[in-house]
Amino acid sequence: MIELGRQNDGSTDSSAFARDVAQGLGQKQKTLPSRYFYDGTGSRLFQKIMELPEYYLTRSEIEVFEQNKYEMARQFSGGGFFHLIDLGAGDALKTKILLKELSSQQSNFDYVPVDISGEAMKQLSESLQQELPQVAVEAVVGEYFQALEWLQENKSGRKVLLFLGSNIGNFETEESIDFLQSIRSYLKPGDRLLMGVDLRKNPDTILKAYDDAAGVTAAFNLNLLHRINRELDADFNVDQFCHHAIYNPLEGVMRSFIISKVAQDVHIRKANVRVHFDAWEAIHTENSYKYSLPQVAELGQKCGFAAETVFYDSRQGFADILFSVR
Ligand code: AVJ
Repeated sequence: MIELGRQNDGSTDSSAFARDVAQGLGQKQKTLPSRYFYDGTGSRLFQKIMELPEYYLTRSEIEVFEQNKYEMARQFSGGGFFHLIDLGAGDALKTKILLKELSSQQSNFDYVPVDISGEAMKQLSESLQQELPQVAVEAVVGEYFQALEWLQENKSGRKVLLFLGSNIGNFETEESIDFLQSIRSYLKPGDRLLMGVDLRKNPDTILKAYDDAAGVTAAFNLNLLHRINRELDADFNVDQFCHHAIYNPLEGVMRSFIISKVAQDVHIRKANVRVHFDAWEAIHTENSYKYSLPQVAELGQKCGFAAETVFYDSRQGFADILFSVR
């Protein structure tokens, strides 16, 4: 396993976390970056989210893979050896469907899962060793851009990049363009990108997926405050905050917030800041954009990709789009 962005002494880069937290909570409209959800506890909570009856995204994408694995594997393999790179792999539940199919088609590839959670990558490496020992695996722990740079240096063959699970939805529109353009700059003609997006649908369905009855999503969101307490020696009283999620059908975006139920002050020692919250003041913690298919095709087009094949689930609520490099 390769761990990027570590200090020489082996500790994680908590100064970047401290800086981002201080910066986000120092703004007039407070924000915290959603990539910090995924510490050990956050990754476990996200696993539970994926099993919730309301969170349809994962099940829909699994269906896309189950129904189209033969065709996907066939399209990837034409062209000889390739690196299968999985950005934000997590537990790789969907990718494993593809790995099994690629193996049975005797495809020549290696698998490079990339994730911000070291714990998730350790578990994934172990489970792949058990379930698919014939597949060559090298897991990378780090943020997307660090990982892309590492890949540039270390994985120079043909690439098939996976960006699944509607992870693109976390980006604001301009950020997603920046992100896809920089991905494009690491790819060459013949390389591919398979991107999973959650499609626009009944707002009630979307809303419930981010505000589940059992409160798992609330716990996932609020874990960010627990994480700041743990890692940055802060004194958030988490009971004095609550989860709130709304869907904007004009923009097609789910936004999640942490809301302070009372006026209060919090001291974040390792970030060297004191933060005041008014009663009912919000911290914006996440965007989850929902796309229409023409939007996705246009986004790809703008960033140097051409949509080749669109794979759907049976309800056409989720799509995985296979792009080639233009
Ligand atoms: C992992 C970013 C795709 O936005 O649906 C789930 C994260 N947040 N419930 C999403 C998430 C709240 C998820 N992504």
